[in-house]
Amino acid sequence: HDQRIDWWHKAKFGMFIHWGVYSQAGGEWKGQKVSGYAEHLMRKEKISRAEYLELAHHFNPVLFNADTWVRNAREAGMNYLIITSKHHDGFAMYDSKVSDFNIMQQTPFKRDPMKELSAACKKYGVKFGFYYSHAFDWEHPDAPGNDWEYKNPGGDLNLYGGTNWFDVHPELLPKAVKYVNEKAIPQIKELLRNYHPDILWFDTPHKLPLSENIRILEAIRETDPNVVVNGRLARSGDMNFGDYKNTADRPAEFYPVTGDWEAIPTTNESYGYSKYDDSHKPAAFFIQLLAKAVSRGGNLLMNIGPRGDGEMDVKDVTILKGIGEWVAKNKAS
Ligand code: JFZ
Repeated sequence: HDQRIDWWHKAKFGMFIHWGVYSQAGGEWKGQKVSGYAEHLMRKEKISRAEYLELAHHFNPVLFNADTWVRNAREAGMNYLIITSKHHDGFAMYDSKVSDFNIMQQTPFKRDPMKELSAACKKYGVKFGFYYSHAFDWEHPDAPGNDWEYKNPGGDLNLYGGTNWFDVHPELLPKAVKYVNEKAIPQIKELLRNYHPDILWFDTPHKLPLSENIRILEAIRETDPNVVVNGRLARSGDMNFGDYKNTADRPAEFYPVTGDWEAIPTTNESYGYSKYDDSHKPAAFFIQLLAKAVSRGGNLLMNIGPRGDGEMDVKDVTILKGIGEWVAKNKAS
């Protein structure tokens, strides 16, 4: 394997964080519970760009403290941290000059939490990186995904040919290419140049044709040949163009794979914070998953969903503390 993945091999255990404007809603819209992944709020409720911005205008996580978050990860025995710089909602949680759909310009918070987390990770010796939704973007008028406001392909599987929309309707492809050129690639370059992350974590590659994903990968390698790239940027059948493979999401689907791999269980059933989801598993569950992953040659990237006010959910903190106690007790001296 490539040298650039060496630190990732040694790291074994990391923190995955889904945090964005959707965390403010916390799995609720207009007084009603939103089922499933709370971070899919915009798509599930068919929220327009303008209405989603209203939610952003109320996103003010004044209790956010990067030092506390990273210390919580460190004390749980975690060696890397990956956070949503932009999820499918298209909202940049960092100071982006490429798109004004970002935390600096649209929220009263006016701080760059990605900058603060990057600094805190450096302080605690934790490797740092970004989740970036490259293929699925509900805000951009040309991107795959938004079929309620823009009538774009890649969202509802009963529309535009479903998963293979670009094969069934090749005439729709130039719009997606425009989005990749105008937003995805420039924002990824912005993240690489301004934050120097150790790892980039991509998702839902099937929303774009492989050719577009490869083009994105080339732009990444050109900008920073050392950044680690996960297995959901570009893949086709058994072919994986990233540095390692990811398993399916749910702990129930946790299975061993050959080669370098990473599992991404979340503490409850949602990645983003949901005030309705109390299905958190105990610390012992994740300790067992960690042991199982490591003994099978994989990594465990455990997800938590911090609240819209900037604090970690106390249910997540309890799990982290429990894992930390076990890690401290069993550390080789
Ligand atoms: C995706 C996202 O849609 C979700 O919001 C979250 O970020 C998660 C980590 O990734 O959801 C997926 C992606 C892949 C599978 C399931 C859910 N899968 O391969 O089973």
